Amino acid sequence: MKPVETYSIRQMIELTGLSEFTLRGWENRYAAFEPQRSSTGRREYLKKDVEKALLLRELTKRGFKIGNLASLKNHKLKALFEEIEKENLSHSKINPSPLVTECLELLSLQKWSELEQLIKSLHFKSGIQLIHDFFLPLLQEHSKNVHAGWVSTSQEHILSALLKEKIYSNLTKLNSKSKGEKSKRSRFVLATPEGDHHEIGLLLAHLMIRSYGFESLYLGPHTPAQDLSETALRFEASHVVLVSTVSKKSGAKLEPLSYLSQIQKKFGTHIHIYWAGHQAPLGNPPQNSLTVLRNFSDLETTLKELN
Ligand code: B12
Repeated sequence: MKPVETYSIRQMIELTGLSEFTLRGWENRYAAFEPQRSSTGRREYLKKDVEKALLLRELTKRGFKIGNLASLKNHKLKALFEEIEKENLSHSKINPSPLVTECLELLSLQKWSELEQLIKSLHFKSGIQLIHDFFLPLLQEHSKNVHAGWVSTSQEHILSALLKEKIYSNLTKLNSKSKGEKSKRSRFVLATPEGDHHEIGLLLAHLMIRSYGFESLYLGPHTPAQDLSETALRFEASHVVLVSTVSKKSGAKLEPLSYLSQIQKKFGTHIHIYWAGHQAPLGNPPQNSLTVLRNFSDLETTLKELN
């Protein structure tokens, strides 16, 4: 009988173009492959593992989560891939800009000082343009890589830190300009619920609101409901922007809806709440003092209307 052909981890890397970090992560965390061991303890992958890694590579690149794919057999993955390809042929694909591609390449190669220099050197006409042309497309692509399991926790943290630094430096430029009359009419307080540490969306909202000339007080992430309510009332806020990204299961102290109802109890209908982020509901709730913002274009439209 012909011996079964096996592949080492090195050969898997060569044949799939995936890094050792990714392959090992898919194996250890998601049990995507279960290689046999040789007599010397070396992992031995089979042809079906190479095929599976290639299918996983293509599907995760297209936004599927590794956690949902890893347990599927090759024929299921193949059928899914063919279905998507068919659909893709009918839609034109939008590739990320060269700038976004370069940033994400530097991130994946862990070239930290080059990445820092690149982000620091970026100049856009306005904060609004920086948000639309750099932050949002970058974060969209980055999120796909996170879902795919391609990004380590330290890579995520470093990118977040560099992005925050960039937002702060743009805020500093704005702060030096005098605030106009608008700040008297609409005053915003921004926070994420207690236990929710995702603050990039919140900071971008802060930059956008200030760029439109409104007064905005940044309470930041991980804010208890009581503190948000008291501060908003003391600041005489007209609007609160609440960005809620994680559920209670993933770290928030309360379910987002319970948090919302706690602050609403204090505000009554005096303060209008804009609710955004992954945990905000899909439809708009039937309440006059609450609006769900799906994206930053929604926020911009709102700010233009307040102008
Ligand atoms: C960066 C990041 C982190 C960073 C946060 C750094 C920081 N200081 O902000 C770090 C590494 C700390 C982190 C930690 C965790 N994270 Co995280 N993280 C992300 C990531 C990659 C990007 C989030 C982000 O900032 N996006 C920027 C915003 C602008 O883009 P967006 O999230 O796509 O939002 C869209 C809309 O919701 C809307 N939007 C969002 N914010 C706002 C704000 C306004 C005003 C408006 C108008 C619109 C808007 O606009 C965007 C589209 O245009 C997402 C991946 C993702 N999003 O798919 C995961 C993600 C949010 N994280 C997730 C998880 C689970 C975690 C952890 C539990 C991981 C862990 N096991 O430790 C912890 C939880 C920490 C906590 N208790 O909060 C999950 C959340 C799942 C869930 N719904 O519960 C995600 C979705 C990743 C996943 N696995 O699927 N994370």
